[in-house]
Amino acid sequence: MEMTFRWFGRQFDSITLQQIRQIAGVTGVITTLYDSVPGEAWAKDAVLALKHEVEEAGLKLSGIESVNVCDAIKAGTADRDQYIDHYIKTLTVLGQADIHLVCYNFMPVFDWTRTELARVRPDGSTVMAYSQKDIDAVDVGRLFDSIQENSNGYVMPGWEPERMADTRKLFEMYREIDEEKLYQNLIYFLKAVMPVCNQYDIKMAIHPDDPAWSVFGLPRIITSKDKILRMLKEVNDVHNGVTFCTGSYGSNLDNDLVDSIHAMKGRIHFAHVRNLKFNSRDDFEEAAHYSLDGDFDMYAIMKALYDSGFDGVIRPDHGRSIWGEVSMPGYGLYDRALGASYLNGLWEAIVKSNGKERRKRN
Ligand code: CS2
Ligand code: MN
Repeated sequence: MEMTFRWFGRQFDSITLQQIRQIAGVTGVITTLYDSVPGEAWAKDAVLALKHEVEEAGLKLSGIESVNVCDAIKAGTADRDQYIDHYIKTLTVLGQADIHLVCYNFMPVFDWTRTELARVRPDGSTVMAYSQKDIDAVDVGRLFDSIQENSNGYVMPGWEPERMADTRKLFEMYREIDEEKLYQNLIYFLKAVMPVCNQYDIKMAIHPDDPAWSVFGLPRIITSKDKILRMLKEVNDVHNGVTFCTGSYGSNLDNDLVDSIHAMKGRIHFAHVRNLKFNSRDDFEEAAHYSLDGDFDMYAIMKALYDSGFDGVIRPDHGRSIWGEVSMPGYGLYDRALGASYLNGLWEAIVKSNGKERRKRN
């Protein structure tokens, strides 16, 4: 298991690599070329410069989150092959830079969706939250504006202004796309990228849809165990794998996290482990990582990862905003550092209780 921390790059993040380096037990960084536009091929020097910067700080570049898939590929438009070629070029550059993990998602138009970026909890911390009632009442454009206004001046991943500039056009693109068509477009994309992934041993790790159901009438397909297993079977190559994001799968209380981890054994290449607190089935908030602060049993989740032989990259996910920190919502230093330490503690206890680790010192 390799504990990592998400970092958006020097120009975009409030946190420095030096700070990340001081979180005990965090050895790697998950990053991206945050200003790249979905659909373009990444330049080799930009990737090498990023890698160099991370390594200079004493950390490993453990994976990319995300190489975003553009809507032409997701919607399967006539020119999709050109964009798939660009994606293959990007993967080639990453492979040549010795980077072997790529997280991506296949959600139409939007990435994750939250209705509040700073819901106040009883202890005074603020968290991101989702309420279906609010989604049903809101106009998409208004939601985008409110996300922009409340993000402390940072660009939120998946809600980049250029991506949202023409939401109407994007919605139009998906008019004829139902779940099955979207699924077939994903399979088409995966089959096209598998050869380069095999050549460079790049593990593709699809991030689940968040929340794990359809929003704004758009199709969503990475939402449940059965749908994911279908995809893993149809492109049955170890390089076609998943990012197991507990907060995203777990947003749908019908998903059994422990059972899903076991079912996806061997294909989970990246884990995002965080906790949610439910006020009702369709109103939840992003609690602290600690089990008792939310509704997930974090010990059971970590144990399922361990028992299923998980040996991949892991990171804490969205954190609360605490101790007055101002950062991109969900991506501050303090609460995610607490999350990383807590997950490392659970893991150490699980490893030792299985008698697997030799004592380092008495
Ligand atoms: C989110 C996403 O839950 C998460 O990790 O922050 O933005 C995620 O990075 C993307 O969906 C992966 O492509
Ligand atoms: Mn996640």
